[in-house]
Amino acid sequence: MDLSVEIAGLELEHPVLNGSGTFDVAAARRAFGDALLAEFPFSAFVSKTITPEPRAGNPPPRIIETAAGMINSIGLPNKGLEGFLTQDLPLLAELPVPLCVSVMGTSHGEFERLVEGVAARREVAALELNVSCPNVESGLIVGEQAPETLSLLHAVRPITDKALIVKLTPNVADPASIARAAEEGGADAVSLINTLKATAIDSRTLGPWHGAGRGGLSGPAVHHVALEQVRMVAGAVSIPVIGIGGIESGADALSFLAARAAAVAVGTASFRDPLAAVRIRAELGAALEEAGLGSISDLPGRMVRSTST
Ligand code: RRO
Repeated sequence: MDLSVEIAGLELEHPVLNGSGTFDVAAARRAFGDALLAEFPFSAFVSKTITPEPRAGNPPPRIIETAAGMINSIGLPNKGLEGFLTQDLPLLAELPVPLCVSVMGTSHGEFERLVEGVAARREVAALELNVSCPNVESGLIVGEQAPETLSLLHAVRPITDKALIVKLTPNVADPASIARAAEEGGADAVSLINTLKATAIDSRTLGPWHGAGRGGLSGPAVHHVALEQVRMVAGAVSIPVIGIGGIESGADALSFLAARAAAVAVGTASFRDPLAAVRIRAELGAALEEAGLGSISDLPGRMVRSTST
């Protein structure tokens, strides 16, 4: 079964990527050794989002499991640009797949610094612009407004020819309008969805569960919300769309591809089973075969256009 796809100039062996921040390569290397590299679960690896300066992240608790997923409020803990380049990049560069580094700034200047620093590294194939993190009090959330998204792309697009993938927030009325702004600004692809704003209440204190007061919902609970948003966005732009949201099986992945996603990313499922994406890819191949299709481009569902309703 030919599962290969091409996204933003990247030739990928299959369409299953990871969602940013959902797979700890260092921990997986410790658990699985070099076997991890021999059958790496993803066809490209997206790093945890980094910021210009180091961040400690949010106070605990940071995660709660829900009936059909989880709510995270991690708060972007990371080593900052310099720490990432010197300490994390060498490990990620050993992976047998293209590397996409996810970046987030609170101003154009911060985004420019990140894109300059990251894109200059030959180990990096693509960059994800995280404009959608709902957990950090940054003042402006760029991805909530089309003009802000367009002006961010105008600021960073001239810096690099490497693929720029804009990670969209689902917490807007019209994600297609943000996707169109990203495309107009020169983005090579969009990915969605990031997490949905969510709250859990601690039954002992009757206050918020999370140290930061709220978080973002992911997992099967958001799958059909994500499918609808992907369907709308894929019908509105010509650039590739990466479908993310509660993928637990090959059938879930196939649903995104049928909704005209060019690729998918597995996130929450990897927390329970770090090799979930290996199984999901195998199931996807079997599902395509069962449907009598020889490759992903044969999928009739990819012709489905979204409607305005
Ligand atoms: O670090 C986080 O809390 C976080 C990020 Br940057 C993001 O993009 N999405 C999310 O659910 N959590």
